[in-house]
Amino acid sequence: MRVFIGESAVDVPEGASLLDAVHAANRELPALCHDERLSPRGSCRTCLVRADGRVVAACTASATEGVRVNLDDPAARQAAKGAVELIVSELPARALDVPPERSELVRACTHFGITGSSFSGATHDRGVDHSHPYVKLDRDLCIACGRCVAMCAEVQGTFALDLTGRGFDAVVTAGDGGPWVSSPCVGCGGCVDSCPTGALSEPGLLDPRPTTATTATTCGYCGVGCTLDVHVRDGEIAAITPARGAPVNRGHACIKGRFAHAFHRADDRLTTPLVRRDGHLVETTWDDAIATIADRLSSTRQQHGPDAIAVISSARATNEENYLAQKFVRTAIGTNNIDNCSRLCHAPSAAGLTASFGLAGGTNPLDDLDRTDCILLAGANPTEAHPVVGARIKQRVLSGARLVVVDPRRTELAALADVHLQASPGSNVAVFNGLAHLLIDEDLLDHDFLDQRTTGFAELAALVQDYPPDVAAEIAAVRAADLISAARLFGRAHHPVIVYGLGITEHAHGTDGVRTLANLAILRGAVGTPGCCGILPLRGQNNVQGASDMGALPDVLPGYQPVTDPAVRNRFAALWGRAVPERPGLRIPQMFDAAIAGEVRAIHVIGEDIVQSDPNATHVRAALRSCDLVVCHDVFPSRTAEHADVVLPAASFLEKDGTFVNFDRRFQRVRPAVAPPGSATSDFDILHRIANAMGIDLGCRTPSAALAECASLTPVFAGVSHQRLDAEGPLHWPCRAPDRPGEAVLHLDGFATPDGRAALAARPYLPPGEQPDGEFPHLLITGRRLVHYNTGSMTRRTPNTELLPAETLELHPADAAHLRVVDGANVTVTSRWGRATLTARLTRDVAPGQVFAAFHFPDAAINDLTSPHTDAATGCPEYKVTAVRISPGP
Ligand SMILES: Nc1nc2c(c(=O)[nH]1)N[C@H]1C(S)=C(S)[C@@H](COP(=O)(O)OP(=O)(O)OC[C@H]3O[C@@H](n4cnc5c(=O)[nH]c(N)nc54)[C@H](O)[C@@H]3O)O[C@H]1N2
Ligand SMILES: Nc1nc2c(c(=O)[nH]1)N[C@H]1C(S)=C(S)[C@@H](COP(=O)(O)OP(=O)(O)OC[C@H]3O[C@@H](n4cnc5c(=O)[nH]c(N)nc54)[C@H](O)[C@@H]3O)O[C@H]1N2
Ligand SMILES: [Mo]
Repeated sequence: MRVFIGESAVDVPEGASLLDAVHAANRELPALCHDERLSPRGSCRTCLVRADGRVVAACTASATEGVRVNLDDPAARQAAKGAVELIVSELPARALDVPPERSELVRACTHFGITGSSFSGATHDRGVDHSHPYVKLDRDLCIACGRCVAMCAEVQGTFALDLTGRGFDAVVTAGDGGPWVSSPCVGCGGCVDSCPTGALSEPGLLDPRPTTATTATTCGYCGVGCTLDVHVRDGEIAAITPARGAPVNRGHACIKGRFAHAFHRADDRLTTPLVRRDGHLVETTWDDAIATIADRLSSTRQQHGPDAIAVISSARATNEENYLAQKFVRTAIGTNNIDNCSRLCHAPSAAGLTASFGLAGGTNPLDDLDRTDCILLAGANPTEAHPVVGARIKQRVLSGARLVVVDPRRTELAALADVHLQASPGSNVAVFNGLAHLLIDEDLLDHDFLDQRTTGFAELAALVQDYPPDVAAEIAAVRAADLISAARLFGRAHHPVIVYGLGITEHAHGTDGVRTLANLAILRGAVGTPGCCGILPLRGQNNVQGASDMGALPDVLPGYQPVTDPAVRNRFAALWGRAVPERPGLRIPQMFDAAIAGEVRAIHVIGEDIVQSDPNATHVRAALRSCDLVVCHDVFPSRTAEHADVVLPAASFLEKDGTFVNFDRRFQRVRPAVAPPGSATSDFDILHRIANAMGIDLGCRTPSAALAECASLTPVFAGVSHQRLDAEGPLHWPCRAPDRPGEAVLHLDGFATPDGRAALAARPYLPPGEQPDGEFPHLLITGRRLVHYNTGSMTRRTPNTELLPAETLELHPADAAHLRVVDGANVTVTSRWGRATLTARLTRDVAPGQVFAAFHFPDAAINDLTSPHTDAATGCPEYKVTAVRISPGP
């Protein structure tokens, strides 16, 4: 539709407002209650314009074909100016001191020629609330526009904020009006980001000096892949804000990506290489550290063969670094002993989705959530672990989508669900077979899809005969009636979507869990069909999808091309100039076993704290002690570093160049915003230096060249390059040519399985590896908390610790009474594998007989407790089920 803003004609889509048209014409118009992320409010009257003769608020008036908008109409302008003058008449003059780039109000005053004298009206003295480490409130600058309240409700879905008081006294308050930090605020920063006056601000922006540079990059915490703008002042990060219009996060973020950046200048950051001398790690030069590693890797290789070396690559690092790591291992060392933390996480997703559909990625983009009318959320806690996705799920549910949650704990979303199947840990396959039984029994099936595009229906139908609702309910300890309700909600939805996480994968039968969950999408024809919403694994680390995509895995080269395929190997060997070893290498748990058996003699770890994050830590420590050489690259002195012979200081994501692949298969750019401290450098640079010292040139000197090389060898990434990402923005894979778009939805033209059909899986329920018994009567579930991230190495070095200073053990009050434990008391948790001391926190969010803890704090060594049981198909640890005994006292 064509509209006219002054003399210029602009085209805007149907449904656009006049304000959108003004912005499309690149004209400024103050609009103090407006934010494009929110529904229009039209309350402040500062965007008045004349449109076809009438004075209207541009933010709420719809654009119509041919409408003529006059921004300079004297009457409209006078009325708008009056509205701003009325607002500022109640503000202190210091409202004008906020730098214009941070205050729409200051810009509005400039626009209308309003000066400090207009601010001399009544003044308040309502004070500040600086109780929260990140969200700082200056009440006297609040104009009660309501944008913060709307951000919290409409975008974040937390409803923590409100406007209280009347008229000019109205001001934002959090929670019940007490200190901000005690409110339900989750620190997403949406309110700060939208505030037009600086009433809500954040530490780095309270400093009046302007920031000097802004770099757009991708968040280095979880796999959602939010685009962030990093604002720098004097070479230091002043603030990080979500990029407006970013495809994944749409101008939203969470407390980690938005605020938890202080780690990058923490006092104990590694800035110099360390080498072990006489039992102690001491500082050394890069030349010495690199020569030590190169010499000892070379001699290990000579004496014991290349398979005596194992490398763990990093899902925190970029694609280009992972590409180089696997190239280094396969060419410079000559082994396939390379793996990444996908093994501990979503390896069962890769295996299960490949078996069901032929590709290892989630099938649909996040945006398809906007279309769904029923979400089956299984074993995932996105409001804590993927908060931007969690908020989007809440938005969908608030606008009417139904929600079924399968989780042994009452998570935030479980509490909001239509049906919460509080299934016992390890019972997923029984639940999903029970749901499949009901879908078949009640004929909630897509018969055409099943006939034309799937295999295995008869076998599945026969198997799930054994899982009528009462049987499945009994195994999972849920009510049969709830299973039936859940099956009907999912079965009758027009656009059902499945979203899942580690509660499905980190089990002794994790791959079976993924496959039986995928069955439900297949039975409904909800995957690979036009308009479907598909199945979305919430991949964990910022680049765990990418680390695996790049071939940092023992059995596949980039793009999941098998090392066992001679044609594939030859293609890589031809370009690399070295043979690619044909025998698949060791998986992470096998590396430790092999080290203890004396077969692996050197372990080289890039960006993973295996001593804190792998299960059965006693075994991991023993494995490291058995090695002749342990090397690690990290940002901080990790628990693993304590066992290393050489420790190299790595640059963090804020300091390097490359790409990540997020959970919905998007390649996105990572750009350096600040310089690494001291002599720290990128994992990319480190790998090149080690290879050079071993006399090998890995080629691809720059990250851009590395991705180009990878694309040239990998058909599904053939169209991806730094140049294209810089020019066009994120690209989904598969992206098969430079002139073709990425494929956001998979399998529309047929599944990628050998026969082109989706494979239903008839898998029986098998009990978990660990069971409670008389000696270990409780089940420990492990997982995550909002403000800390994995081993906590980064978030513990930020003010996030003010919000959560230590780990707790969540315990049901009935169990606590039985054990004579009160809230806040120390308890000792003992498993068959180790023990840990924690503080008890009583909550009904866990079921009786079950306890929960996260693994973010090294002094609450949760992985001293977890067992060596792993998923039979993939080796993924059974982190979610450990039998424990709880006793009062340390
Ligand atoms: N704040 C924060 N965010 C993170 C991380 C972090 O450490 N902190 N880590 C990142 C990483 S690496 C990952 S992989 C993701 C993980 O993200 P999620 O998969 O969401 O994380 P978890 O909390 O480990 O587990 C999810 C849920 O599984 C449930 N669960 C446990 N056992 C079972 C079961 O048998 N059946 C079912 N149905 N559910 C079960 C747990 O109660 C828990 O609520 O998060 C990423 N994002
Ligand atoms: N009990 C229990 N244990 C678990 C899980 C669970 O649910 N329960 N979940 C598992 C899962 S899903 C995962 S993914 C793992 C995660 O386990 P890890 O990967 O070990 O944990 P992280 O804290 O993410 O980061 C690892 C290290 O990388 C460093 N680092 C960060 N960025 C970079 C970089 O760019 N380069 C380098 N060289 N280093 C960097 C960090 O400082 C940190 O020490 O934990 C697993 N462990
Ligand atoms: Mo993970």
